[in-house]
Amino acid sequence: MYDVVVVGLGAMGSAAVAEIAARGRKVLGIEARHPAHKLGSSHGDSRIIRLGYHEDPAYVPLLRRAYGNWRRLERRLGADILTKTGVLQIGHPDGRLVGGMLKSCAEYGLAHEILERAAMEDRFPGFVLESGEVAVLDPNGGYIRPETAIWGNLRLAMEDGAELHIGEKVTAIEPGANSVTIRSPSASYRARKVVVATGSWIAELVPRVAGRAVPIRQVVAWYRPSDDFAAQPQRMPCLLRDEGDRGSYFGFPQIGVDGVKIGKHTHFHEPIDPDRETPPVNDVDTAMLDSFAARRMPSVATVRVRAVTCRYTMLPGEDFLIDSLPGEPSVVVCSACSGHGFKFTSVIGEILADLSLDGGTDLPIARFSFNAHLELEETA
Ligand code: PYC
Repeated sequence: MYDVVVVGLGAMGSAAVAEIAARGRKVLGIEARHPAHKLGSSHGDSRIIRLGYHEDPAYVPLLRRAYGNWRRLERRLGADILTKTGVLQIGHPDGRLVGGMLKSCAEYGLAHEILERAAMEDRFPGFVLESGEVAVLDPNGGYIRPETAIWGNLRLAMEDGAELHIGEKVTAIEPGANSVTIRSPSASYRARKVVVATGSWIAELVPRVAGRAVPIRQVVAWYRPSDDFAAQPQRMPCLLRDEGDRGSYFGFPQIGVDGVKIGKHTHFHEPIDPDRETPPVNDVDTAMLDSFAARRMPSVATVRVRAVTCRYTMLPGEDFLIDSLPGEPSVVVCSACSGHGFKFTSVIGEILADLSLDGGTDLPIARFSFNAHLELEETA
């Protein structure tokens, strides 16, 4: 019998399996496709990390823990995963992004710098600021390399004795009195606990979240910068930009060979069937991203080089769900995306290990419980 079976080896599952194995426990990780595959939510070269969190100051303690854990993972792997570039959040001072970020900074005394238009023209001439807008620089912000993190966690998990089954699809989870049975077409496994972290497929194994965890289509595109030198991570910060009614956009400096990466948070918010191929990038997608690049970063992002799809799994309130299934303590559920989860992976691995091995955690996760989500729905 396994102590824990982890189903889904994307961002969250790979971190969980590594942490459980590091604690010396018997763990099996099962992945239906292959880690960081292109139908999921964990590919695409880069994810933003930031400390001045506009979504809610309540995330800041978890982010502090996540930063420490990312550095610990880098040391164990001898690889760079987190690069600090700073993150610029641009918008109206009382808007969701800038206002929310300043609230977190005030509550936790976080370093930040407010840049008006003239200062921006001087420091970051690639970004257009409208009158009335400000930029707030989070010097702790930067980006994470998702594929390196996932493959690195799986390597460490194996070194610490984890068993990994790649290309095996779990079709059923059957909780029993003192254990849980996990079935695939070719085998069945018994464990004290199962962690379900299957991203956009979560409702297949956890019907309770059907209609609450909604997979949506996302598109990101890479653009050639007019000035390669200015677009390097040493000189260009990551970007979040509040466009009011038009939503918010994000951007990355040139990390690989393809240039500067741009996307719109939640894109067109199009729900998708997780079992079908994500509909490919079309002209309407690229027109929207091209227009943003031309209006807001004309000298940074010029010709589009390529564009790809990926997925977000959205929960009400754009929050996370990390909890044992009510009435079934052997099943730990993790849906931690809502389009902003990757940066938390390193602390969520720890949380999932705590929940599955110890039945609870000291980390502050009350807002991610089933009860908190039900309350959210009742007040919606
Ligand atoms: O959470 O910063 C973020 C983010 C950027 C792109 C998608 N999410």
